[in-house]
Amino acid sequence: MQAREDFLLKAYELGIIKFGSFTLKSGIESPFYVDLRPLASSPQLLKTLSNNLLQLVDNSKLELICGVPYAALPMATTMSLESGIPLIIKRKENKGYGTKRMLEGVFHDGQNCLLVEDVITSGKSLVETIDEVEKEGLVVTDLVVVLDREQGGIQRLEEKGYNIHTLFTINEVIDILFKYKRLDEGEVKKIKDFLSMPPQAPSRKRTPLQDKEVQHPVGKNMIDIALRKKSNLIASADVVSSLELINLAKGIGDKIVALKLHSDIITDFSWDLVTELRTIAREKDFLLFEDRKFADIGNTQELQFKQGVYRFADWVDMVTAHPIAGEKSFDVFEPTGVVAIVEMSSAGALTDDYYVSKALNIAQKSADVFAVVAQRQVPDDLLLLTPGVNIDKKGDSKGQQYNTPKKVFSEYLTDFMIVGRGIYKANDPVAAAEEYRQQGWKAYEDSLS
Ligand code: 5IU
Repeated sequence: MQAREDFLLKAYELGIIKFGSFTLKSGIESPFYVDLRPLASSPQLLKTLSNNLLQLVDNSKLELICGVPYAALPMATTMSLESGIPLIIKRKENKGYGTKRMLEGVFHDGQNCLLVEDVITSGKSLVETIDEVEKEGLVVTDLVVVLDREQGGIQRLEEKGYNIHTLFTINEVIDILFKYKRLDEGEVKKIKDFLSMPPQAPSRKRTPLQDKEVQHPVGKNMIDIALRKKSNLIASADVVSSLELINLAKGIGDKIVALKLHSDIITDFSWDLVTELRTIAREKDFLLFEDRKFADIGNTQELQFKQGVYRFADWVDMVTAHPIAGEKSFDVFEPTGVVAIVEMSSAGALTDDYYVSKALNIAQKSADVFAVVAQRQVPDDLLLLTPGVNIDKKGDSKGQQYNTPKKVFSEYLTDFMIVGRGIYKANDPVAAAEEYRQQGWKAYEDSLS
């Protein structure tokens, strides 16, 4: 007991826990802040801590040790040195080149790996980490954690069948610091009140379509059409002949907000087709959306957009483009609306968190971009379009991954869903489009409350 208290007081002097008012990543105001990284500044404390963590588990079955970056990395390294159990390193992000591994080091399938974490709160991020480690073929049975913030994390992991061993709980830390007069009664009360009733993160609510602050005329038009038709459906018409395309457009035109095209897959593309599509779009009140996915420097994109066989600039309302070539590459599409692709739906897409945040940044800065394609919630000043939606299927054999309309509207707060094969491959595409329109609009309305 004395040794634990002694350790904690020394760690406290290093500054691993601070009291005051701190805004956490979740947006919650917390009266204390824990950061175990300074521990590495005292080799002696780090060693003591690592040995204490090792004593929490039965070492005999462990074959590898892995720390969750960054605070736990020095702890895991020390535990490896002290125990002789090999260390592996987990990346925070896939480095994007060379090997695709998330784990570095020597290991093989089926080895038991102990995970080391500094602090557990809700346990959500630890579950994700376990997932990533297990995907690499390793077995996770045990986890050691220095501090439990007592916000449900332990239960979450135990429910999933993991053995989780913690050194301290936050209440115990507070009690020890109070006992040794590092905290006064008022501070303890504030912290204990916070711990017994942790405030909910400010939940991000959906802004109804009519209240969206979208400036671009094409974006405004999309919203108006959606409200007129009670539809948030964009049909992806990935058919390869003019006849099929025209029939589809005529059949489902009054149920959709936009018809998404890949003009380069139409075998008999012609200007007659364009003229006819324009007429149907006007009659049935939908937009023409070319999913060209431009991904070149501005000058080349401009040529691809305005010249060549398709001359998109002359007839489409909106186009997709990758932000990969930077913000200025978007300038060439005006006045056509640009939908920036920030995240793709297919398995193994390189659009990881880092890419998505940089891409969103570029999309927000460009006046020509009014919407993005993504598989997650995005800032409110952009419309969110989500493909990979299917009521019956989970995916295809070529990497596509599907969600239900309910999931994209309630979880990602998507504004418009994009449906391809769910409609054009259906026995009755018109009935399927109506089914998707109804499900999509209901899911949107449900997500407003
Ligand atoms: N599409 C995706 N995922 C993406 C992007 C575009 O599926 O991340 I960016 C396109 C591809 C296809 C349509 O044209 O959306 C989806 O068709 P299916 O519903 O048939 O899978």
